[in-house]
Amino acid sequence: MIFGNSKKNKLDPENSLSELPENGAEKRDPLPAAETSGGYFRRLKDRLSKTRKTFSGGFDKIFSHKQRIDDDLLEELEELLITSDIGVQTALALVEKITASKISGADEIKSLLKAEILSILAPQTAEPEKPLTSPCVMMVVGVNGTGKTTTIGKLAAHATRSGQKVLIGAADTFRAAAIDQLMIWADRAKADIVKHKEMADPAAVAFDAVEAAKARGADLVLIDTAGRLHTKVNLMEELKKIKRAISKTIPDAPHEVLLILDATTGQNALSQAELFNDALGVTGLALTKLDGTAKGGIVISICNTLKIPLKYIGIGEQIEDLQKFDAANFVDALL
Ligand SMILES: Nc1nc2c(ncn2[C@@H]2O[C@H](COP(=O)(O)OP(=O)(O)O)[C@@H](O)[C@H]2O)c(=O)[nH]1
Ligand SMILES: [Mg+2]
Repeated sequence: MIFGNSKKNKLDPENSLSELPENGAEKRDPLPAAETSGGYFRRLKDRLSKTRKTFSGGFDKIFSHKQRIDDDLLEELEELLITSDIGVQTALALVEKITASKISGADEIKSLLKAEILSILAPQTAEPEKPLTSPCVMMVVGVNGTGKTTTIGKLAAHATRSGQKVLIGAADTFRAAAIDQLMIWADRAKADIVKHKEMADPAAVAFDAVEAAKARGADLVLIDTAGRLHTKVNLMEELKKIKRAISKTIPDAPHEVLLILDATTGQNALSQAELFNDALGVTGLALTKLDGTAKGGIVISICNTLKIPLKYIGIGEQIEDLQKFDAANFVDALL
């Protein structure tokens, strides 16, 4: 039985998954409670170790041979911030704040830097109340290889484990392998899947998936899409068509257009976001592969530049390697 896992499971406390409260709004979120448990934070810190090494390690190194702030030190700090992909403007602004503060101790500067970074990130974490709709439809978009299918698998697994009925629509029909990969994730996540044959019309798949979700009383629908190069206009046209097909079956759907960005592509992610947002109206971001880069400062760049909330971060290839983005935890893991 496909929806056989709708009962709550007892979960390992070390796991980043959490049990859901019974009430409504939270039920619509595939990754409901932002976990603050030790295991969750340890995992984040561990997976961000490459960035942490650059950031925190670089910071300590600068201060290890200097007791006082001077122009050289500020320059080194600026360089450190820029190389972590934080963005030139943001790096300059942060150094300016430090200069203006007239504080000089390494610990105080670190605290100030953390507070300033948090003030850039924090407004991004406030989420407006979502109206209750059933099913909630999430269309997942992004360039090839950014981690769309993997993120869908992780979201589906979290949601089914917390008691939601999940249905996945295989609207990336360009390669048979893409559908196979999604089937493996759906199976692992104990989610239902709606698929057509390879090369089928993706909009028709999306339409059928949402119709099936309505008929079966699913809570959450995740629509996978193709991600050939975003510079090709036809991909955007195709995605728009998928979006229209979804809203034909539920007028206010998709409730979320989630853009997946790959942290290892650096500043390139920003231009991808602009293109997808112009075409589709992106409502949320997921940043994957933060475990694979020393330039995790891209998170700060993204939050500062794009006015789209960063909702999830990917920190590995396993199911538990998707976390709800939490600005305070992130800053603590960084510095
Ligand atoms: N290290 C790491 N790898 C990831 C993460 N997310 C996805 N991947 C890998 O990135 C590759 C492409 O992912 P996939 O979901 O197929 O991308 P898609 O083309 O956008 O659907 C796969 O090998 C995934 O395992 C992540 O957060 N960390
Ligand atoms: Mg894919």
